[in-house]
Amino acid sequence: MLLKRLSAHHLTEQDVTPEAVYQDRRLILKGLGLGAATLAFPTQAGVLDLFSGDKPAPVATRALNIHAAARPEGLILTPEEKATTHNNFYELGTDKGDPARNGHYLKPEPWTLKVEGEVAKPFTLDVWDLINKSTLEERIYRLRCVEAWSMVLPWSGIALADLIRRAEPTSRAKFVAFETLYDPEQLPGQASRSLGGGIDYPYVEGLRLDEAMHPLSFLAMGLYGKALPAQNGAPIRLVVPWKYGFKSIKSIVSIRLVEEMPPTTWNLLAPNEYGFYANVNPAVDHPRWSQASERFIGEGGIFGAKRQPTLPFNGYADEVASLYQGMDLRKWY
Ligand SMILES: Nc1nc2c(c(=O)[nH]1)N[C@H]1C(S)=C(S)[C@@H](COP(=O)(O)O)O[C@H]1N2
Ligand SMILES: [Mo]
Repeated sequence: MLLKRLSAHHLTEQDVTPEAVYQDRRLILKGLGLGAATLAFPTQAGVLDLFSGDKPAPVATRALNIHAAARPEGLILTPEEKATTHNNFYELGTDKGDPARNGHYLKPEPWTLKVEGEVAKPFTLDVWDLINKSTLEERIYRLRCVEAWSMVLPWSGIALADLIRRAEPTSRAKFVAFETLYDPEQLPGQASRSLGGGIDYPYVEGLRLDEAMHPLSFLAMGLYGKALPAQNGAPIRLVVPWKYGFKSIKSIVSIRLVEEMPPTTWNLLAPNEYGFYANVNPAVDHPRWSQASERFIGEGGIFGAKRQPTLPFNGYADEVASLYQGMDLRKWY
């Protein structure tokens, strides 16, 4: 795993079938009295059980005032303890369990978020003031990581467009640039190549202005009706459900309206593997693995979790495909 951390590449095949899964499979197969020869079967079946031992306790964060969403039919929520212990937040460590373990370093309160750049009315938002004074909207979204695993998560927050509109973008604003907090005391991976993967921090992301203004683009301050745990991007993070998970930047301190397409962290690291757009697309494979299907992280009994087809735009094509009319999505991956 150390090699992965020190390389410029996001992922290895090991991430697509995480080490933890192999470990668990070995234990489970041992328990069933099956030998190593049977390993080939669960690997292909996409069987997933991240927790063979004691389940971790749910994360204690405060309950929020939310307007709950109806539970959609046909979508199964990922269990809270999996959503909060299987994370990508490299500033808190590159292994899936690191962000939950190291989350105590991050102090999400107080927190200010700036909306600035090409706007008539830049402002600084007191995030906890917003959380405490609002009824947040709940949205149940699919999350598809570029590593070919997926979850279904109940976020609470506000539409990104609401915040951007308040700042009154000028006619020069064409893109939106986002930045994660830079503070190695709170995000120790920023000061340690071995913990943080050798990325140039702060983590940065971006959207075209019309993508940012789309009603599905969301700023989440809660998960499962409670304030975001550190590992999920406390206290405020972006959620763009039709794009690969790395676009959904965590623990943001700045939203800047800009004229030019802004740099984005994974594109800077490996431009041939991660584009600016990063729309979920089962027809365009990652150079090192297929994107046609994904492992859904659900209840995850040994025969429960399954590999399922990945949907164009992660299932949101009806809402967002028109944003990309006339674009060659192989070129603009
Ligand atoms: N600042 C920051 N934001 C980040 C990441 C990161 O490493 N640092 N990882 C991204 C990736 S790859 C994914 S899949 C999602 C995971 O969000 P979750 O842990 O809440 O499921 O966060 C994204 N946002
Ligand atoms: Mo991801």
